[in-house]
Amino acid sequence: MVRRALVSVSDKTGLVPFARRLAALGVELLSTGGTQKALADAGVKVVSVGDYTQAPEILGGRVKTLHPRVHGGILYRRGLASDEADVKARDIPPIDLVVVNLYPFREAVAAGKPFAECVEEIDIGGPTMVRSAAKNSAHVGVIVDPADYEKVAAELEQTKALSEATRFYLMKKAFAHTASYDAAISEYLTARETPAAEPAHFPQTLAAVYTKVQDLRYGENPHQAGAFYRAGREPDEPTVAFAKVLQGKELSYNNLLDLEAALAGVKEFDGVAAAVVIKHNTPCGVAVGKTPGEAFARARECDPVSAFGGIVALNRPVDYAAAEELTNLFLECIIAPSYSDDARAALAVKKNLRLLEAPRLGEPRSAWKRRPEEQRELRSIPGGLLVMDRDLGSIRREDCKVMTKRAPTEEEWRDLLFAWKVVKHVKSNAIVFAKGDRTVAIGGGQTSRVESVKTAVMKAQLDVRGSSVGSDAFFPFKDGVEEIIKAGATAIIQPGGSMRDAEVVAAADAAGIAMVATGMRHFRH
Ligand code: 93A
Repeated sequence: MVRRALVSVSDKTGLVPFARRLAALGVELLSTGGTQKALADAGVKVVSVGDYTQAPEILGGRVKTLHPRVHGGILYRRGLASDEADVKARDIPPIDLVVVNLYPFREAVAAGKPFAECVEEIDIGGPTMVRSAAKNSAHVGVIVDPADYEKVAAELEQTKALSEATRFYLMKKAFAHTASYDAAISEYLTARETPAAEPAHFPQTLAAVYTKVQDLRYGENPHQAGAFYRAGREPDEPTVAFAKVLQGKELSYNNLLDLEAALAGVKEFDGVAAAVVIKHNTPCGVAVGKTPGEAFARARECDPVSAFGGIVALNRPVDYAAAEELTNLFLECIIAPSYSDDARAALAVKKNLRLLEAPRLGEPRSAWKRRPEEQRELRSIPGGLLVMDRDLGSIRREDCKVMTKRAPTEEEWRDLLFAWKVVKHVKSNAIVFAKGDRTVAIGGGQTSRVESVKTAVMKAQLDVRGSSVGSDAFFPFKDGVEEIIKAGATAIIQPGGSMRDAEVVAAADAAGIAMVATGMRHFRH
C-alpha cells in the first residue's frame, strides 16, 4: 500500500498530472519548497516537509529533507518488530513512495558556470532519499525518471500497491542514477588542479556509467560471449549506440563495429550525397553522387566482390531509387538519416537486412564534431583502457605542401583530397586510389606499404590509370611510389617526413607525377 509519497523534483516535467493521480488515490503528498509551490499552484493538496518534520528548511535549502522523520519513514522495515517499535515511539509515519530527481549539476557544468555555482548544484538530500528508498525497496518505491510516472500511476490505480518486480526495476534505476550523478561530479573535479583552473584534457578519473543495451548473440566469434553497452548521454546522437533499428535480424558484435566504421567514413562528406561500403571494419568502396542511389552504385563498383555482405552508410535520406540499388546486392546492414515510405517497403523484402536510422547523420561536420561522443575513443586492453582523441583531423588544399616539381592539376587536387578523406578510415598500411569523386582501388591491412599498393592494384576492378593516390603514412622507401607509377596513377598525397623523402620525391619527379605532403598522419590499427 502506498499511503504517503515524498515528492521533491528539480525537473518538474509531468509532475502535476502525476501528483493529481496520486492524490486521487488518497496518497498524502509531502514536498519541498519549489515542488510544493508548483503543486499548490496547480491546486493539488500537499504538505510541506518543513511542517511535517517541524524543522523548516535551513541554510538556503541545503538542509530540507535530512531528518529522521523523513529517513525513518522511508527506511524502516515494515513488519520488523524492533523497527516498528522505533517508528511508533517517535511518531514516524511511513513514506512508501519517493519521487526525486536531482539538482541539475551536469547542466550547470555544461552552461560553463563558475566552480562555486557548480558545487552548489551538487544535490545532497536528494540522493540520500533516493538511496534510502532504493535500499528499502522491499517496501518502498522510488522514481527518479519522469518517464516512469505513467507505469507507477497505472499500477497503483489497479492494485493500490507496487509489485516486487516494479520496485526492483525502480531500485536498479535509482542506483544507476545516483552512480552516474556522482560519476559526473568526480570527473568534473578530477579534471581540475585547483577550483579555478581550466579542466585537463583527460581527467584523472573516467567515470561514465555504461548501460547495457542488449546481450549479443556472441562476440567477434561464436565461442566469445558479447554484449553492447552505451554511455549515458543524449539519446539522439549520430552514433550507432543511439541509432534506431527499423528492421532485420538482431545486430551482431561485428555489425556494430562495422556500422560505426561506416558512419565515421560517411561523416567526412559535407554538402554532398556520399556512400561508404564497409567490410571487416575497413572501406571497400566510397563515392559521392548526385543522389544517394548514385553514390551507393558508384561506391559498390569499386570492389563489387567485397561489397557482398557489406555494411553501408549513406548521409542522405534513402529514396526509392536508392532502395532499388541497395536491394540489388546482399547487404548485412544499412544506416542512413531516414528512409522514404516506398524505400522502406522496397527494403522490407530483404527480411534479414538490418536497417538503422540515425536522424542527425546528415548534419554538417561542424555540428556533430563538438559532441562529447565524438571527442574520445576508448579501447580496452586487459586490465585497463587506452583513451585518445578521435581522429577528427582534416586538411584543406592550402594546408598541403607540394613536394614535386609538378603541382597537381585541378582534377588531381579534387581526387587527392577525396583519397585523403578515405585513407584515414582504411586499416593501416592504407593506400587509396581515387578518381572522379570515388575510390577506384583500396589496399589496406598489410604489414608493408608497398604490399598495400600491390594489393590495391591487384584487386582493382576499375581503371586506376590517371587516378590520384592517398597514403595514410609516409613512404619509407621509394618502392611503394614506383608501384603507384607503374599502375599509371599521376598524383600522390601523403604526410611526408620520411628519412628518404628526397629519394621518394626524385622517383616521382622522374616519372613526372605530382606529390603533396599533408604533415598529418592517419594510422588506424
Ligand atoms: O540542498 S539539498 O542537498 N538538501 C536537501 O535536504 C534536499 N532535499 C531535497 N537538496 C535537497 N533536495 C533536492 O531539492 C531534491 O533532490 C530536488 O532536486 C530539489 C527539489 O527542490 P524544490 O522542491 O525546492 O524545487
